[in-house]
Amino acid sequence: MAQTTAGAIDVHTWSTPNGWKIPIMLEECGLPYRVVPVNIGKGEQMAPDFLAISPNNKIPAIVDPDGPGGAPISVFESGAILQYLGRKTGCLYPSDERARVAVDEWLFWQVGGFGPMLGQAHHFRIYAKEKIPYAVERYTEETKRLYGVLDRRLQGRDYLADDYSIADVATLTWAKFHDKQGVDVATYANVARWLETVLARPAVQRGLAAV
Ligand SMILES: N[C@@H](CCC(=O)N[C@@H](CS)C(=O)NCC(=O)O)C(=O)O
Repeated sequence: MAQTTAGAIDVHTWSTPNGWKIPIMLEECGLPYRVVPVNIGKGEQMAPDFLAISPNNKIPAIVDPDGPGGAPISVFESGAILQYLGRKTGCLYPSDERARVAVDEWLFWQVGGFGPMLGQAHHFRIYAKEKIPYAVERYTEETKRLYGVLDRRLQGRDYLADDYSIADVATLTWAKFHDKQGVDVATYANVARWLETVLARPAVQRGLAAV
């Protein structure tokens, strides 16, 4: 649904695990949107226009022309965007407080740990100009610990919270790249089963293809 429909949400993003979360969410919820590419390899995240909506100079960010009270709103930080879209639509974010707490726990676990640590493992294993064994080991071990946490959570359950939610959306875009993070997902049977299920969702495939 990446199109220029009136009222479409502008998604300032790039082809990265954090960047794909938002097109996936918008596809899941059936909201019209337009991708505004921010080429972080060329430093476009430092442009003043982008900093005005994303002061931490990171993608993703959105501008919703139909925000609260009908006025436009911008949102940065992927977790805040997912919660905003979930509240706006009622999609993938339960309103029941007990269910919502479970979603928030795993969403914050992803944005505070599963993303940053896997990102460091990916960086030091593949991109670092100088190979630093201490850094490779530190972040690969922490990555494996986090996959273990995810695997135990998914034991006997289909999704991170009760139903498929924004917590799964946030986590799947990172787990998809397990091979770059020094992890063989096949050794985490519950994660492997969950990942296969969520990656097969048509909206997830459309969102991944949108950026
Ligand atoms: N906590 C942020 C992290 C966003 C983030 O790290 N974005 C990366 C791409 S995945 C980025 O924009 N990097 C550009 C830079 O660091 O200059 C979120 O969840 O939105």
